Amino acid sequence: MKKVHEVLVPDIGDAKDVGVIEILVQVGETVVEGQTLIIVETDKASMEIPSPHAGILQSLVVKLDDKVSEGSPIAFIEADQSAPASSSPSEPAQSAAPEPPVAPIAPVAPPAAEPVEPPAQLKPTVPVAIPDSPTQLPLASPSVRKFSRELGVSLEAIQGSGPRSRITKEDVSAHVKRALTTQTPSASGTATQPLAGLLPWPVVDFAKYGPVESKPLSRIKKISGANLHRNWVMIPHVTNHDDADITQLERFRIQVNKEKAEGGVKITLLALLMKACASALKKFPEFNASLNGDELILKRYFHIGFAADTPEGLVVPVIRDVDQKGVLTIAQEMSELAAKARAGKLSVAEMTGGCFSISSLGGIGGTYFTPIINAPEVAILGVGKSVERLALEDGQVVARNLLPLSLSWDHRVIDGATAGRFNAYLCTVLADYRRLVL
Ligand code: CAO
Repeated sequence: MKKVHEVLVPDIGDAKDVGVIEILVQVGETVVEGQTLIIVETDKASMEIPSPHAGILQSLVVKLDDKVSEGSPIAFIEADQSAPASSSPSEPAQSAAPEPPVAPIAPVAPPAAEPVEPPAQLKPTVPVAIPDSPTQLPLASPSVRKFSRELGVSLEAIQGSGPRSRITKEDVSAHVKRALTTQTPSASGTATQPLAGLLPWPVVDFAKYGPVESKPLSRIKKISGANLHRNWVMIPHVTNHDDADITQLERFRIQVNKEKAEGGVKITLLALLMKACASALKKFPEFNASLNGDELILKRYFHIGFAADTPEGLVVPVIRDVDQKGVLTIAQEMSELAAKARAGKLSVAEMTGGCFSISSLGGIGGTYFTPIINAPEVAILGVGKSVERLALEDGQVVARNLLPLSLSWDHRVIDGATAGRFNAYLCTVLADYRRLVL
């Protein structure tokens, strides 16, 4: 039996009268549940609207540049009743986003600019942010971004011919053609490297050397990889290393955790670090900032992200208003967010809005490393595993618990002296946590 479903625009947050910027299906086409039908764009973000049903697309009600809001009809789909349909026609597309939303992480990086937070059931396009200024990411639809990524072309290098300089697929193709025709042949005489005068990526038949297996990158890894690459290439990173004496702090943490009732919230070192970092961000506002062309946006809020390892890759949940919360609350929120991250259940809202990030490998091991900054943040703190070392104190040999810190900062915004002071301050408050209340 056939049934025709009307597909409506689902909950798209507060956005109203948003423009239809792409239609990805054609009448008569067989669509699967969750397949993107159209892409809409608000001032700040673009969102894919997936199909809540599988079936044949009978008609499309929208056309390019139409304005739609929640509840606007999009299409009619003739569903095969034998195929499972998980929602009624009047329901928003709840079933359409089985994949966890991904945040750029650190060193897996976040989107280049702050996205509007779409409802969790909608899959944000990659990246979701639409730039407000020419210094941010250029305007392009997700399919064009995908196309350019496949070709290894940076959108920054392309002048868009669409409205508001939006880059079209044709712009990308024309750019590649131009690059191919103007490049000089490589040493081997083949024209394989169209961009930036770099050597082409080596193409090797690894199977010649032994057995191999091909494993596709996870969605998170693909997205984070693109973000990491951009951040690594575009941000002049410097990393300062230091050791914080956490002897007293660890004693205090262990003591408090012992005193607590069974099942109570465990105070983690990371929660204590979050609070100390919020204080350092207040003292050194350049660290709590983002570059916007020639100006610096100084944030008066203190949201801090932490890198969380998940089976699919790294994500960075964000704790909001760390400066206003107690360590217990921070520890509790971190534990909940880390659990959600591992289950792939973080919403976009829970992974956006960060001012600064912490990447801790302390529970795993190692000392210093170079964390990659989460654009548009300007700094990130890497934390290693603390070690007991012998030190001289008033002529006496004493054991101290030292925590390796690696602070990466954007040299366009922060200079070495400020970075040195930031680390020194952090070490001071970690050595004597009472200083935080001064
Ligand atoms: N030094 C020594 N020990 C540490 C430590 C440090 N810096 N940080 C944590 N530990 C110890 C804790 O004391 C705890 O030990 P016990 O179980 O004996 O109490 C154990 O490690 C686990 O610590 P925790 O419960 O506080 O968890 P965490 O803060 O280490 O980790 C989280 C939480 C979400 C950060 C972690 O699960 C994770 O995902 N880590 C990986 C992050 C990552 O991969 N970053 C690198 C990104 S670069 O690609």
